[in-house]
Amino acid sequence: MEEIVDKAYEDIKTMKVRGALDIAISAAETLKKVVFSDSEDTQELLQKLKSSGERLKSARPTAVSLPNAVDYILHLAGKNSGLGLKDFRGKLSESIDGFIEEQNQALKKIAEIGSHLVEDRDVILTHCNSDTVDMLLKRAWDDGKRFEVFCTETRPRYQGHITARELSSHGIPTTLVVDSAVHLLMKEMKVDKVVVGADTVYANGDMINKIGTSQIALCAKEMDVDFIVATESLKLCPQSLLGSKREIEYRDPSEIISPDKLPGVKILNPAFDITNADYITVFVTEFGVIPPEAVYHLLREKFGWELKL
Ligand code: RI2
Repeated sequence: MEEIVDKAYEDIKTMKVRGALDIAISAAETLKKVVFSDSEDTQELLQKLKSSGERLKSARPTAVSLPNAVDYILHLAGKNSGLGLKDFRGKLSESIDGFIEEQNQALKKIAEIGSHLVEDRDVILTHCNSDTVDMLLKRAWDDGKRFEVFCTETRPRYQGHITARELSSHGIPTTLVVDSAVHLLMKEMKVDKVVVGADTVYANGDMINKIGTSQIALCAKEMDVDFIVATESLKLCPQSLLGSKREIEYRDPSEIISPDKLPGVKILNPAFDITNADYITVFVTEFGVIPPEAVYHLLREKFGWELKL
């Protein structure tokens, strides 16, 4: 059992599994495996689920989808802890499947809703790689909209290459640019919309996404370009209602350059940044298109269970 959890932890930490939704689903699948690990009784299994959940949560600190998925599953486990081992396993594994299915449905719904925001001849800019954004743009294309997309390469890990490959192989005219081209591009290419994903969304409508996102939002504001965030409600941060700290992951400097090549130079590798709510036009969620001011209400509705903890 430990090996399964260790492997999932490593895969998330090293970004073999990446993307805010995918790491949440990977944690859920791992906990489902733990549900069927050797245990004497429900209480013992519950303890294993708790320790495995804590370990998985610690793999990456920024995307709240990961702790949200784990906390939700542990919440369900706690609710069913009065059941005998067999029933507990049956009930919890079924609920985990339900949770994963719900996330897949949310993705589809966001694509369906977000497709309406895309117009013919749009020039769209995206950053990093978001499954949610990819799905939305592919859906818009399948709905007959004809537009083009610019993808930033997204240093240092180049997730923009994944996006460019995905969209281009779907037939969408796609251009790759360096991250620092954004300001120029908005003017010269007349970008109509920025569409990005999210890792964490706060009660006040601020959001965290891949490093570089907030600079793009600043440019978009200056150029009067819509800044659209596609996010499942799983990425809303319930703890932000209680004033939690915002933690930005700093990754190994060697992702940027081997430190031997620059002796004496400190290298910083922040993986995410925070975009202020004032710079966000709308969020596209599975519950509809909402302004940043409405995030608070969605959070309260969705995470009632969490706030009771
Ligand atoms: P989806 C990613 O983080 C990016 O910041 C991306 O925008 C976000 O997760 C959301 O991804 P990383 O794992 O859930 O590449 O929309 O560090 O796929």
